[in-house]
Amino acid sequence: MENERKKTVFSGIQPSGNLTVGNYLGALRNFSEFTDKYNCLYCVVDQHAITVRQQPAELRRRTYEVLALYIACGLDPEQSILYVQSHVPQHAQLAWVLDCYTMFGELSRMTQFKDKSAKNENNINAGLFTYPVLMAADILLYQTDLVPIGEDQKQHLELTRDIAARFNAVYSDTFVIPEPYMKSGAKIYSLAEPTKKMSKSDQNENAVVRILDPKDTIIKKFRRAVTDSETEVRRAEGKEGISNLMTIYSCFTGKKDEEIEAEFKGVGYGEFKTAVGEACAAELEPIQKRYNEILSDKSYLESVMKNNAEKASYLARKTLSKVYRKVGFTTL
Ligand code: ATP
Ligand code: LTN
Repeated sequence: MENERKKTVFSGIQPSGNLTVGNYLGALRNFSEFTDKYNCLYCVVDQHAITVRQQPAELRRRTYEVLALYIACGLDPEQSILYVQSHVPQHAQLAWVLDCYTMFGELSRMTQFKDKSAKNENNINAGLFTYPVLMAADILLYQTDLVPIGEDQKQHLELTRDIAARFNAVYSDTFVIPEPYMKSGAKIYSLAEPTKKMSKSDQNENAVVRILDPKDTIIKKFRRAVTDSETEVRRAEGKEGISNLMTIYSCFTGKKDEEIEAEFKGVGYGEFKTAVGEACAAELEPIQKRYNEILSDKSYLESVMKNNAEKASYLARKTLSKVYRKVGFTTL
């Protein structure tokens, strides 16, 4: 229909480390699917990143890097709003209001909070606890319909929906209730411990393949991936390592499990692992090339940041002023 509202897609990635194949397959690769039909906003969520201690110079550098990677992966900053969270103050402003509509018990149940608290025992700060509320603010600020994310973020999205519904129930319709968008391959596991998710902040370099790793490193890391004592390439319980490699191979080649099993029947794991590495490196190579070109032009990236922060802020102000009015703040 002509006058039907064009739907909105929002997602974010933290500049908290060098992005992995998990981030790529679970999130980034899917972002460009929506750009023709939806209003898309893709944010570099630097405010989320400081819930874990960051080196200031590194955080700044990585913020540019994630933005450059968005563009290298095919997102056009003229078509989609690619911007940095801290440049749009309405995220933090809405987060404060939503904090007051989120329950302590709800946040206590978040598995990411439990995992990250265990990993950062000496810095279990309040921001780590309220992290999902800032994420809800990111999403709800733009009346988002669809949120492409990896499976690990599903619980946060459910909480976002609950917060939005609660607010709407008290103050009448204010927020669109967003839906998650997840694909197969929405959870890629660590190559060293294939029951844990692959995480960009993992200290063990052999556990993660980075989007920007050179081809020989990619192949070497896949060849070192932990598997099992059998020799058969097949998806099964107890074969988490091989199952994970099959997921990755399937994402890069489009092949189904049966085809993969047939392709590597009787050849052993070594050949399979090399093939996974080759397929991964082949898709990443052109992205790496574009990335290096884009990253070398800092003033271009700064102009993208500035223009898009203005566009995002224009949209964000509308929702925030509606929320402020509804809760009873005075206006000047
Ligand atoms: P960190 O290690 O700093 O917590 P992360 O690797 O989990 O970071 P995020 O910035 O939190 O990455 O996530 C960005 C996006 O990538 C999210 O949509 C998330 O769901 C997705 N993602 C992260 N890790 C994976 C994974 N292993 N498999 C699939 N998707 C993932
Ligand atoms: N919490 C997410 C990153 C994130 C996000 C968002 C994703 C912050 N805000 C809004 C989707 C929509 C993470 O840790 N992966």
